[in-house]
Amino acid sequence: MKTVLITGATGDFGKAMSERFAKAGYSLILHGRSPEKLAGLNIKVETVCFDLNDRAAMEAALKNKTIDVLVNNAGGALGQDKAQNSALDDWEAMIDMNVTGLVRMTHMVLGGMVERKSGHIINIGSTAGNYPYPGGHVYCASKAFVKQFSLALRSDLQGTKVRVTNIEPGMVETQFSLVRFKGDADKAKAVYANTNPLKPEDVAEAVVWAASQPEHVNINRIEMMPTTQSPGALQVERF
Ligand code: 8X3
Repeated sequence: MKTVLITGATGDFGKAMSERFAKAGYSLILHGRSPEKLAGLNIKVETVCFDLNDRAAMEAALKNKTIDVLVNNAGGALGQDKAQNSALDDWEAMIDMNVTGLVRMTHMVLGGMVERKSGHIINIGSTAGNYPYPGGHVYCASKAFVKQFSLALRSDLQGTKVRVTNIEPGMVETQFSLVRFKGDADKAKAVYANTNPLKPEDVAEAVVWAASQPEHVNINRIEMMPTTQSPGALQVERF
């Protein structure tokens, strides 16, 4: 039985992926930052609790684990003000979550995967890594990093049989906007109002599909959006 480790598993994506991977017969290790949230998960599996910023805690929790599939799901956005009006703390926190945490987790499992000549790293990127938008600044940049890191890993992992996939969802109705807008429920609700966004289950389906391909198939990237979302025009300043 293959073991999948999902980071940030107490969020909406994490929960949907856990259920979908369990249904596909995987053994689960679910990571979260909050012991209470991990304890509240409606699924009986192994859990690991640490802050992705705490390297020693991460190493202690994972050192004896054999991970077949790592889903780097933890991350998020903070704020959507213009760059010049944004808080530096929010920028640094996004880099910590979306970039530093992800590369640390990847580094931790990579050696074992290469040694075993087997493994799959699935990163949760975003359409924000492909299409910039106003107020996206560091969030967009962090997801562009995730995309390019995923592709560059593939280059280095040539000949090792270790696979890498970047999943790039657009609008998905989750707690993402509530976190981005720091608990402003009206602002968060407005993002998903009068449209038909993706659901966490849609993303989970893509992740598990990518993980379930035969060994000789590597899905490099999956970019997905709701049918009701599409790229917009570039801005033009007029005088
Ligand atoms: C979330 C998608 O468009 O809100 O990663 O940045 S978006």
